[in-house]
Amino acid sequence: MSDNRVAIAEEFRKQLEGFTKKKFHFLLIGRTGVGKSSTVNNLLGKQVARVGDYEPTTMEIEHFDSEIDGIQFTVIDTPGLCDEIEDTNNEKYIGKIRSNVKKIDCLWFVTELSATRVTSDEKRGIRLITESLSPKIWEHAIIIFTFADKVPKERYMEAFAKRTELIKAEIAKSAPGIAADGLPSVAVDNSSKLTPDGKEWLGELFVKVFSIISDKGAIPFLMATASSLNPNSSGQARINLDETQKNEVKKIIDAKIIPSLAATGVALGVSIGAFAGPLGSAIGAGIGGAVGATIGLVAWLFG
Ligand SMILES: Nc1nc2c(ncn2[C@@H]2O[C@H](COP(=O)(O)OP(=O)(O)OP(=O)(O)O)[C@@H](O)[C@H]2O)c(=O)[nH]1
Ligand SMILES: [Mg+2]
Repeated sequence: MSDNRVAIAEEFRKQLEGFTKKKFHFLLIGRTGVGKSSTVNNLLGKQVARVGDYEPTTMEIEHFDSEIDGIQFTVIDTPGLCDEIEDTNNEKYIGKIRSNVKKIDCLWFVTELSATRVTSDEKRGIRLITESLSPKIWEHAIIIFTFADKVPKERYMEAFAKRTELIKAEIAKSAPGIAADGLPSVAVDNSSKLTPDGKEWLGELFVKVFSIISDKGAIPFLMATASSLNPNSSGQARINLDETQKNEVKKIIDAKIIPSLAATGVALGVSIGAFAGPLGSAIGAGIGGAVGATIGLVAWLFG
């Protein structure tokens, strides 16, 4: 193995290590029982948030702090925000969100694919989030449709397109300055690996979140998911990416990750080619942890 490769991997390692102290933050909104916790747990491969039948009685904010391979993150849940509950004090809740929700790298709006309309509770939730944070919060938002299994196969594509349009229209109403049209949306089924179109949804969810997450959150998020994305010796990963998704991830790394790393030291962009491929993956495996997994992942993607 050429010394040059080792030197570049070493430089990459140093730069990534600087990011192991950074965190990422998700904010989840959506009606109770739509599968917010299940979806976040499935994406991260860990029981971050409690799953089950639970009826909120007041509007709350819950913080779940966790870590993967030493990378810390926080998932903030908003029980009651999109639910019809007795004690509805919008002003009080806006204050709660403002004082408890500081940094958000990605906002998840979660709703069932099988629903036919945007409920008044959801509309209120969208309005409250916009008012308490800022319309700009939607620049880092993703629309997630759960319960894809409840839609008949032949109606799946149509339902996905239609529901996406309706939610985007509602967000555009609440945050007029935001290009809601460009928001990513994805359909998931937390009871299966596949959506009714026969595709694995986890890779798509990963790519969409990675595409919209803030630049600051992107590196810690990639580092926390790297070990789930790296294929094993039989080419399988917990989160499988097809060729199109791989190319998308590479593009996002070029746009969001490389510039941030380059800003911390040596311009890495031109160097990745030098250790991409199996040798780079081997170097990553040797280093271990989130840093090694990320080096291995980049080597595999660009190899
Ligand atoms: N069939 C099916 N079941 C799902 C899906 N997503 C979640 N569930 C089930 O729906 C129930 C509620 O899921 P949660 O993930 O707890 O939903 P939540 O939105 O976090 O609910 P709260 O935290 O109570 O507001 C659980 O029993 C899940 O197993 C899905 O896509 N398909
Ligand atoms: Mg939950």
